Amino acid sequence: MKSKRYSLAFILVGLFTVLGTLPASAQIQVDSANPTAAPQGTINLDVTISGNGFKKGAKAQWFVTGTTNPGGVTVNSTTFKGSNQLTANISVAADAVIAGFDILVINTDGRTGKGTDKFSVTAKGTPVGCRTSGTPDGFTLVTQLNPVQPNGAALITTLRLGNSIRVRPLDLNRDGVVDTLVAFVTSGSSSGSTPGTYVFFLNPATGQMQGTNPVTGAAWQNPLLVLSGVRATQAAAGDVNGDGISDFAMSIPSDVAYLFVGSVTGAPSYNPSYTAYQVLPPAGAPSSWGAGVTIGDLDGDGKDEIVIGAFPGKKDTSIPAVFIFKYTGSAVIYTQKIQDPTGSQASSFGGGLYGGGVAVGNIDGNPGNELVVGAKYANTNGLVYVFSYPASQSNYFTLSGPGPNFGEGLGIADVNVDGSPDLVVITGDQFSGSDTTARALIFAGNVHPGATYTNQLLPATGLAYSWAAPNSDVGDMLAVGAIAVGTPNASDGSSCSSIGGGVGAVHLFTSPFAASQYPSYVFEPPSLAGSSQFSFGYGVAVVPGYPFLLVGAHICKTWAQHRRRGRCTSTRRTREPKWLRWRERTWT
Ligand SMILES: [Ca+2]
Ligand SMILES: [Ca+2]
Ligand SMILES: [Ca+2]
Ligand SMILES: [Ca+2]
Repeated sequence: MKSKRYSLAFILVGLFTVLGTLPASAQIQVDSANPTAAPQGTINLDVTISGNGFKKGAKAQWFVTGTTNPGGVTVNSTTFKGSNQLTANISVAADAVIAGFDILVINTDGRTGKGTDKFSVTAKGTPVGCRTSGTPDGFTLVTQLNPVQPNGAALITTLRLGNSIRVRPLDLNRDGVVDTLVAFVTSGSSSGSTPGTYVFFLNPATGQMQGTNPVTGAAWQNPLLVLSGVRATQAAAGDVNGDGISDFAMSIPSDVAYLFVGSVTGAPSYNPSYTAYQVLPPAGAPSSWGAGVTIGDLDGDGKDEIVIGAFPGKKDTSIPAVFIFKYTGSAVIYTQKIQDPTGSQASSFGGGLYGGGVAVGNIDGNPGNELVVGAKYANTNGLVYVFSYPASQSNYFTLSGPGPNFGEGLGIADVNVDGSPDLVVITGDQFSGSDTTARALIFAGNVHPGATYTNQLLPATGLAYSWAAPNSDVGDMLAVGAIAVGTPNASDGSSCSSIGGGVGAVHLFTSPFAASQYPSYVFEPPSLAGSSQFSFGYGVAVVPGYPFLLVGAHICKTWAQHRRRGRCTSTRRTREPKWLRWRERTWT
């Protein structure tokens, strides 16, 4: 009995203490605001405040989160709608603080309630109700590589620059020191202006564009247009002639594939250039050419092969397959086909419409690289085929895993930094409403038949939509392994539904990885001002060995132009496709 009384008394004392510090605070609750954000310069916006305990005569106030600073938000009036709802009419000063805001509600009896961080003031030009979490702590935005010029036009006006990106270091004068980071960037819309394929040369220390050749200091072309007129949404990097200069490939499902072979002139100029070769389907190949693309050494001769996926089109009786090509020094020649071992005509073996389901690397620990191909099947989970070195049609084992699209995207890199390459498998229903199946699954090397995934990487809550459609990348950022997945059509909640194609996000996972975890970092656009479309994360790339993340975004038109003319289909008014790049700040 005694101890029970003591315990009860203690609770009562505790309760009084809390009430004494925050008088009457529990009486009013502020749950949410709608819209949740407004740009600088907004006048007379009605904001619905939902909560509990509101009374007639209640007044709302806005304060920069965690402060008593109104921050430039004026509440013109507060209208009582009921004990659960108020309408506040607010104006946001042109120079209001861009930040999260608390909403405080005060009843006439002096009782108050506060909703912490329930509203945001965004940059001028952002649609009302739309906000972005921007760049995560630990990273800073280095630069935008296709910036808006003083005349309001982008530097490069091809639509959708940054559809896919791969980056590799380059030692121009072969003295053992990396001089530049070569960023290969594809572009193009299904309609509109002429696409261009570019390489950008970036300073390995700062990530900034290099205005002059870093070896000679002479003027050079940067960015370099390496092909005009071809749209692509997939990219791969490798070295097809073993000269130490990275080469790139690109494709777009159901269309074309290209190889770009790099070379550098000798002393004294050290100028890089790229020669484009179209990779044509051999006779009898499935008609939807270019579903997947990768580059890797499949025969151990130090020169990478080019692998292209294809699936049959309408009235096409061929079987989905990957096709292996070699670069001879002057041409690209077809050498080998490996088709879906089940013979299914309907599988997406080698990459479906959103590509990416093919990779090359040594994941089984035995000498030589494996060819790894994902395949989605109707009414059953997908499979990942591992064709052991040297790749042949009959010598393979399969991996299985959860999700309807297991194998829709693949990557190979030593992401857990233990010295053995690991396989990363993208799975999930890319475009279903709930996206509860979206994952990136790590199969830690060495990968054996019957292996199960060792880590599952989950999308950030609410941002799973369009998971890895179409791009993800794996590699390392300095000393940590990294997996970056784009969700270009994702939006936080429904408040940004007016943004054509979604706001978009990039989910970055860095080692060490938990058995199951959410992203280490989530990137969203630095600003939502001035555009009707973002698709942030359509293209994404890590830079092996460097602390940079590159993100492609489809920025298009001004918001006013969007209202006048509809979505991003006009070529003339398109303003600023661009891509963005971050430098990790803390890992040095
Ligand atoms: Ca090369
Ligand atoms: Ca080879
Ligand atoms: Ca092997
Ligand atoms: Ca590993």
